[in-house]
Amino acid sequence: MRKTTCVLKMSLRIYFAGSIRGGRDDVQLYMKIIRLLQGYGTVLTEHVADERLGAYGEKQISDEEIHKRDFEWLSQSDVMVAEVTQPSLGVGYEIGRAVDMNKRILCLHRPQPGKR
Ligand code: 6K6
Repeated sequence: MRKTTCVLKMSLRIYFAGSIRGGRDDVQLYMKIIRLLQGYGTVLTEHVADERLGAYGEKQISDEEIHKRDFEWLSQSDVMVAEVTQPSLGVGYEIGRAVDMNKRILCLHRPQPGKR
């Protein structure tokens, strides 16, 4: 008798949010987090951890195009993971939009002395 094994592997679409214009101090940490998240599915926003992307962001596309593209990715995503230690207006905005869309959201924060 042949035995069939069915392996169900969940593959999530993950929207990772991290500071760009808010400051790039944690960019290497973003890459480590993204590598871990890739074990659970596809990270739609891998560019957030691109070390070549400075605090001025991507120059070849307009702010409007960036917003449209990011919003589409957020709509398509199953979950959001946001690193919020480095304060960022954009990340705060994205979390607000994700709340509005009823997305599941994980915020990561490293406690620091003198900061809440
Ligand atoms: C263009 C010119 C100057 O800065 C830019 C922005 N470029 C961006 N490229 C891609 N994603 C962006 C950009 N700016 C913001 N975002 C999105 O907002 C990312 O998905 C990040 O999660 C978040 C970062 O917000 P800020 O306020 O720290 O930039």
